[in-house]
Amino acid sequence: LRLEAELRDAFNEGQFIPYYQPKFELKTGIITGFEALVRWQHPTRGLLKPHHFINAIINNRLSFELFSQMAIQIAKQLAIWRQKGFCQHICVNADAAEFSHPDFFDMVNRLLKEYAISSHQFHIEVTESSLIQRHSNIRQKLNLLKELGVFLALDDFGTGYASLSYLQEYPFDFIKIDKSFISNITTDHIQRAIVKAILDLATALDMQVIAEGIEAEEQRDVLLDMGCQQGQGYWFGKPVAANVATEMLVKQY
Ligand code: G
Ligand code: G
Ligand code: NA
Ligand code: MN
Repeated sequence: LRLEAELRDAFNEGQFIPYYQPKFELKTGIITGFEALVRWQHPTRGLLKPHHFINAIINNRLSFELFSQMAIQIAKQLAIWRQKGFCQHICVNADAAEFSHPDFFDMVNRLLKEYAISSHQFHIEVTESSLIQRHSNIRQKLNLLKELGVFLALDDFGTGYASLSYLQEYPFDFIKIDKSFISNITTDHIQRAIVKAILDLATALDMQVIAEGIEAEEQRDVLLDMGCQQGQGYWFGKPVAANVATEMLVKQY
């Protein structure tokens, strides 16, 4: 009960903020965009990562509220960057419970208009595990977002029970290879074979691949050799506050 009250205060006082992890072109190190990852700026406990509070948010049916607050801050950030001449995209995480909210589509549509965001700069990333719950009308909602021009990424690819069927059922533009397939890629030929198969599949389906969890230059090199073009991970950059992300972009331009 105390946590529930704390969550309410957190929403009212804007304590949930996005951190931004860069995605980069493996060959050049150019930043292509950022994944937004929520942090709770807790008044007494400091900056909290999602595992401390995400279940409480879901259990209290505050998922859509979280998505709204993240999406607003992201839209504002995109508008600020546009004024500086930066055209990177930002990708926000959403689970199926957030999509199922009746106001989801209208809210996204309104935000894109209000902040004059070009829709290809606004990406939504959905985890495989959340698709399993088969909330009603997910396909229809994803198709509506596609009609707006929003890009969709399938997160944690390969870890779910039905990875391939999601590619068939839903209109994803990006596949994010889960970090568990990258961790031993320099030494493990089985991991390499799996990643190669995903890359071939993506090419055939006209989808782009982002490798997650790149922690070393050697992993980047192996992935680049295999034809992977984009990645994300601690080697290139950890999630950072908005002002630090802006500094990274300033250096690049
Ligand atoms: O850096 P990290 O600890 O931020 O993220 C942990 C997990 O929390 C990731 O699996 C990510 O998908 C999830 N996550 C991060 N931000 C959000 C968010 O805004 N909404 C939802 N639903 N999940 C998020
Ligand atoms: O589920 P999702 O892929 O959104 O989760 C992203 C999570 O992975 C976040 O917690 C983020 O901080 C973390 N992460 C990002 N890059 C790396 C990395 O290179 N190594 C590890 N171990 N975790 C990473
Ligand atoms: Na994610
Ligand atoms: Mn991810």
